[in-house]
Amino acid sequence: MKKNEHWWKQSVVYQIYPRSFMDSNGDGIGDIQGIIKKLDYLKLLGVDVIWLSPVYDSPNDDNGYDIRDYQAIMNEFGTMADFDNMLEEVHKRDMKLIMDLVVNHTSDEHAWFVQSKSSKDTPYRDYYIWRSLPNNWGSVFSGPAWEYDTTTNEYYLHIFSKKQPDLNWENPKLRQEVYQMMGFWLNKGIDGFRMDVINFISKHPELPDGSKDKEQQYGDGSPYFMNGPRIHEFLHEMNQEVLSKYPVMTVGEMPGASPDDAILYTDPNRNEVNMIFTFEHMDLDSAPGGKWNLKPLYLPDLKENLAKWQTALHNKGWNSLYWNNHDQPRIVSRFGDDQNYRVESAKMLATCLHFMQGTPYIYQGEEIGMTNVKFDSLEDYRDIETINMYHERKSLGYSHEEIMTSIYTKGRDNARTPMQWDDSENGGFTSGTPWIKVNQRYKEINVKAALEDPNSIFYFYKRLISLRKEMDIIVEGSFELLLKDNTEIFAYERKWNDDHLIVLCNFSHSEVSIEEDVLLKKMQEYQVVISNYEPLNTGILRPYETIVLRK
Ligand code: TEU
Ligand code: CA
Repeated sequence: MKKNEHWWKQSVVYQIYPRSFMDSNGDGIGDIQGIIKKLDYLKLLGVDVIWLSPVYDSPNDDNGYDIRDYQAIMNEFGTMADFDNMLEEVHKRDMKLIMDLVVNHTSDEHAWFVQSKSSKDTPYRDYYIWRSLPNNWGSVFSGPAWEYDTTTNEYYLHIFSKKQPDLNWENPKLRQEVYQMMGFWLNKGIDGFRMDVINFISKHPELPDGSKDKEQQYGDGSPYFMNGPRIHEFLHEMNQEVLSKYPVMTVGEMPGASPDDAILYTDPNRNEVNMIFTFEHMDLDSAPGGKWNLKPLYLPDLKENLAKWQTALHNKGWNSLYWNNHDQPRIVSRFGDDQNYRVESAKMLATCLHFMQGTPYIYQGEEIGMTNVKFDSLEDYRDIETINMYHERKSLGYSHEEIMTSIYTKGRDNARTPMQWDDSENGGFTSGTPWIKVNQRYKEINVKAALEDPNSIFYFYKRLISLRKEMDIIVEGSFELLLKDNTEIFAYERKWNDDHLIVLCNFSHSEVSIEEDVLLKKMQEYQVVISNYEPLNTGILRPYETIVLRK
């Protein structure tokens, strides 16, 4: 595969959530020296890029997504010398590193905010969004999106926690400060950024009230802070002022972005970002009212949605491909079967994603089939979003059991339990007391066991990653959904020149048969590329069976 300026199109990215990846000094918190110890493991897996969740100085109200100093390393994670050492070790292994850029908001302990809240006359006042009266927006982390400050008798906006005040991107001075900070990291030699809720940075100038029905306490501000009027201008300015000067990749996290938005964000001729994280496929098991209101996935919805994104961006932009990250429950528990068919369904889900067009993202532990967790007590949970929701829903009369069911199913701590390295105490993550409890399935689900088992999910991921390098059709080919209305099978084909792939995924715990004659005929004629059972190729797919066939 040719290496070119669009190297990120052929790359597979591995996300590290540093707090939970590997603890090197026994304080129960993952750290940078711990990451360095595991770089050979990532090289063995075959990933090309590491996306490092925030390691900057932070009071950890939102586990590092509340930054107090963009150019200092969080003490618990180590020092700037550790960071430089890690970057050097990553590059030595011919891997790349992208950092998490969190510039929709800072921590309320950031020097800019400390100045901004001190007086209405400070030059930093307009680095943030202050109003004499709030609108009706609610925060993503429960409660109002405005906090009253007694020093200057005004309210500041915080879409997330009250310790995460939103930055005012209308202020050109603020924007220049952000670009300078980006340059500090790029001049160190990092290879790009994942940009946190970057489509929130342009807000509707009047900040109008959001719609709400009578029983809702707060309005939905998202139409006024997502994909706002100047978002493309800001992203293009960032590109021209900083990013275009370096051979880097960028991925914008964009809740609420549609395929049409994504075409504008990722069209290479517009010089904004290379790709975006969308959320549509991650909301298909949410009932009205948001993620905590549960509904089962209806497979045709998932097929239709992913097909829509594949065809919309083909030859126009570029997709990211993900099931997991530090905000999402673990996919083998969510769309697979982590009890009876954990290995088969993890492999099937990986195949379904990795044969699509786009850059695949693997979240730590996904490659060994780590599962969701159920802590007995709320005290065992750490995530501000979860804890705030619990208390808010309790006060609204929800039962403990109902709320815990939502947490077990959709809570972000499902993804944040420590990486399971072996079957020793705490899964080999720490010799101390982990900051969050380890998932007790570490005894059977861990890296050591995976590396010793040639049929493990790990080696299956390793094969998927290498196939992307061997088969141009995966990176370049067109996408067409097959068996559109089938409620158990996700089937699609890829075409590129005279190369042709068929991908079949049984998303159910039952045997299903393929009745479609043309497809059956191709299945007989084509060669098996990869599968998670000994291929029978009889037109029957066993529970969670996946098979990829090539002409
Ligand atoms: O997440 C953006 C975001 O909207 C998430 O909060 C997500 O929608 C929600 O968590 C689903 O439950 C980014 C970061 O990935 C997240 O970890 C941060 O908490 C958030 O921004 C604020 O920085
Ligand atoms: Ca540590």
